[in-house]
Amino acid sequence: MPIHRRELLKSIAGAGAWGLGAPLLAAQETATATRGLASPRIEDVSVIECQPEGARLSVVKITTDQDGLYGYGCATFTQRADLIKPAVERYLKPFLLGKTTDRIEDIWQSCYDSSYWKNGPVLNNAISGVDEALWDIKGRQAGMPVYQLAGGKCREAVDTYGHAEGADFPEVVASAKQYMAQGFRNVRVQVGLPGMAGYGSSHSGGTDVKALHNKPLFEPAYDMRRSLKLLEICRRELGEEVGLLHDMHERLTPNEAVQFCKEAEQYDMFFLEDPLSPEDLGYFRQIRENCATPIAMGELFNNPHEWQPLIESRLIDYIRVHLSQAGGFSPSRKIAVLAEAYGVKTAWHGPGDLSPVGQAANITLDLVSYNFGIQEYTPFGEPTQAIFHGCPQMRDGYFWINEKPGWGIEIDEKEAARMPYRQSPLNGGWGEIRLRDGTVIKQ
Ligand code: GCO
Ligand code: MG
Repeated sequence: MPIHRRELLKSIAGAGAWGLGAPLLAAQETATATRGLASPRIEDVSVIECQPEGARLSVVKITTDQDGLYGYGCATFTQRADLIKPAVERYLKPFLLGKTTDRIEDIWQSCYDSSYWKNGPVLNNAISGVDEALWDIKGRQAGMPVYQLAGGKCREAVDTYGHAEGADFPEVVASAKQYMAQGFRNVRVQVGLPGMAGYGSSHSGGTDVKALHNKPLFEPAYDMRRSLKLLEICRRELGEEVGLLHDMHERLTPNEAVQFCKEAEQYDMFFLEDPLSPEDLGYFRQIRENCATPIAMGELFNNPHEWQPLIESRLIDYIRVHLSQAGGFSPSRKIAVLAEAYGVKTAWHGPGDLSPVGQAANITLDLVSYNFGIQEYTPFGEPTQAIFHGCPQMRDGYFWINEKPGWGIEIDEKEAARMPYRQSPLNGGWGEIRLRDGTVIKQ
């Protein structure tokens, strides 16, 4: 006589009462128990907020019902940092309490769907915090770093680039040479614009350029000419071996961006980054049709409809998503696999507004992805290391992952509480930048 499925599950679980979803959970528990791994349940989900240096960092902590088993995930969105905690604690936490930590993909998909409207930066960061915390937990359970769970290393360590910058050309060259002396094989070069708010150089600014307003000022055509001059000088002064990168930060008009990429071809770049804004993706084809300068794009992407067409049409060379903005380690791993099939390499965003947990997730993907390209490097200062123990180590321009289980990072929550978000007029949000005539521009 056939056994009824419900009866079967009941006997597997040995449970008398049936709550909603209980049969499946019970069967799953038994399955993991037979593999010798107990199935932990989520007991708490919280957000650790801190500002050890310039950026407000948000990290999700998931604790389980198993003694000492917990995990951390990066959910940093510094310009809207206050919104992460409620997104996690008021919406995802009640949804997750009591669920098993075993099913990372299932949890990702159900969290993603639970807001109905999706793919925005706040909600994606909230999900990323949960997703990466679950990977951390799984690694800790297995006693392995996450890169082992994702298949193991394709390379020993991760090649990076440092940020060289200065007020004028000689300063940038000197800054690049300092990186090269430390062993870096690749440098990003950015020069200040006198009197203007350029991107990437702390030396930009000043007030001596006349404008019809008193806000920070920027003129794209000037930036374009000065940055091209910088590339010419850097290639000449720094030699033929160094990889040169430059972040255009979507500051130019689409036509200027095409011109810039075309002119830069002669300087043999490692890549040019963000020549266009996500609103102007349609112009990437024009860049491709005009030159072979390698293009990196994607730190502003939140939505699969932004990266999929660029990768599938082979319009970029490096996909440069910010992992937590795309929803964390799980979806970004799929982006890496998609990109590999189209010959596109990875260059995950690694700026200052990323927690060491987020950088560990980047480096993990760098290690396991055959199509790894390069990793952006921003140093972790002492205050950050006082909170985050076990940060990835930099040696000779290579990032080395911590070999401890999970992401290998422990957070000193007392230290974090000593460095809370600081008050500021815009609460971490960005101000505006305007053309001479007062038109606001993307920054
Ligand atoms: C980079 C980025 C950053 C961003 C920053 C925004 O390539 O490193 O462009 O510097 O501007 O992450 O918060
Ligand atoms: Mg950038």
